Amino acid sequence: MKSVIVALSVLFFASQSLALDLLQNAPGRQQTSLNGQWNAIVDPFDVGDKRKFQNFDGTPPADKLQEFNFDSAMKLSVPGDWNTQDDKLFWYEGSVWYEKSFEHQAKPGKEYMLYFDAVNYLASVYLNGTLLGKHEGGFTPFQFKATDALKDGKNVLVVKVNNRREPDFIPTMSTDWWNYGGITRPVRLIELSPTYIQDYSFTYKKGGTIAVSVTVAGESPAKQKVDIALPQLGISKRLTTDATGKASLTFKAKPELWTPESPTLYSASLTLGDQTLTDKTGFRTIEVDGDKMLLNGKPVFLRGIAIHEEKPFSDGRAWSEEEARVLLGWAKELGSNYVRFAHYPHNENMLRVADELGLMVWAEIPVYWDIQFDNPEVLAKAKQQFGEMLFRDKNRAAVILWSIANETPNTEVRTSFLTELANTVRTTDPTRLVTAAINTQTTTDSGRIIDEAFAGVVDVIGINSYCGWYYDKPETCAQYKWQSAYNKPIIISEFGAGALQGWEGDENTFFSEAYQLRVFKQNLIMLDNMPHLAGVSPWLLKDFRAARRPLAGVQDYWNRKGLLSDQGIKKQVWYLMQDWYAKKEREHQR
Ligand code: GCB
Repeated sequence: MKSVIVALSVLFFASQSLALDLLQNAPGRQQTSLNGQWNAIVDPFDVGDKRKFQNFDGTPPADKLQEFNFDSAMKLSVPGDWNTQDDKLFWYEGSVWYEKSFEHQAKPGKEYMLYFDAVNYLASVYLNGTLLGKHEGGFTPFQFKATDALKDGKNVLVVKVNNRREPDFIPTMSTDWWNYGGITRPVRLIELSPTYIQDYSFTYKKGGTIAVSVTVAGESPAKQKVDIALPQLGISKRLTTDATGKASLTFKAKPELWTPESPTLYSASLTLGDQTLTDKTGFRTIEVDGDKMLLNGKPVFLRGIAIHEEKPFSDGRAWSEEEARVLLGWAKELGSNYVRFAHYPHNENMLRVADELGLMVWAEIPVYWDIQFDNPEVLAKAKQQFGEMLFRDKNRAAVILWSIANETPNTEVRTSFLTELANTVRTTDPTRLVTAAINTQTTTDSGRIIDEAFAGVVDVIGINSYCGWYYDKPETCAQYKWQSAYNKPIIISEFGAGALQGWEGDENTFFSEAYQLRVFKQNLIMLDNMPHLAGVSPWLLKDFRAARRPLAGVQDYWNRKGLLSDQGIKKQVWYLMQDWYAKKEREHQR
């Protein structure tokens, strides 16, 4: 019986959000923010469901034993991980119940949607004691209709969050990043008209056409008139939805194309009756020709940096626009035109700021190391997480690469899982390229040969290579002879070495800045000689929290492979990389 219940609950979680009835452009909607201080009860033994924490209404009865009270409980900031808000929660993995009460006055004829930008990892959402729904997956948005459960006056919102790792989760038991729990991104109460624009997309096609599509949802989605305007292009068009609420149109246009050097964004508006949604979007094409990546038809070399979504000057999950500006400002300062958002979908600000700054994005889902590739429910979850990421980010010109995996084992079951995932990604979004970070190669005396079957599945091959750190002497890296069985672009999606910023030590001492510099120097020689190379993203911008890195006095639970320290201080290797990128840029301009 137990296994049936478990299976059902997994399906329940998966099916809850598979429908993807998300709202496009949540930040641009009419809304009330539910960010701020929330009350929180830590519940390591999961007593909350039985004791009905979800029914809390702010008035613990005097005559009945009630062993919890949100009003007197600890406070946590939302958005925010719980680990860095209270020392006692630093290592915590389990349930925390969040509660917030808010005043609401329904406007006549309006609908309300509760929208969460992300909660890690499981969320159960209760409004005034009613379960609105559940969601699984720590880095993507989800929403529930709240109209019926909302009251005029005081409302009590309770969210049970659980970040305990499980074998059939994505990611699964082991990751080299911190398992930050909590309501890590904004919470919004979005106001909608009974019939509303749910989704839209703008796509630029080679040869000078723009395709627009719109989905209207709600009370009467059919035969609705939606006016689309791109004022800088002098374009205004009227679309009429079909019986399912969908409409699309393709027209000729000559926009200035989005490039890292000139990241032109166009204002777009969509109007349905008295509702107008505005956004900014760029137009570009990305494709592969042999071993070249072509941006707007021209070969491009990706000068990148890998980034974890952590705060710029400390540990903790980043979520705000200011943080995105600091992190991506550093990428620009380094000379990057590309960023790898490792290893999960980053918050929407990161994507929007990348669009604005002209940074091409590798966006990734956390299919990381050895997940349950033989479990069809896990495949469904991977598709769901990809679907939610794509839905949110499809209008970001910056995104050129969808990464479906990082360092997965070279087995048949994994290859068939990832082949199916790649096919789903391609069918859903034919306008971008599919990639993955791969770390299995055949090693022979004559070199390292990229020949595994999965490399044949992706459009662009990502290779993680830790020559000079986990294996081989740094000087060996410069001698590496790479070969590929595939005539495809290769991105060195990771290479690197750990260093504690400011730590004394010569170039033979692990974790000294000098050793890190030595590893980078040798790897750059390797890269200069690498066939098919279309880009690099060294590992990584900044030191980040990692439970797998215990070396006391050096790591102290930080992965030290940053070009910047955990406080954002530049290590020596920063300047080496900056010079190499300046050289690459000059070569490219020639
Ligand atoms: C990798 C992983 C990355 C790790 C890194 C490391 O290959 O993709 O998540 O953090 O190596 O530092 O070992």
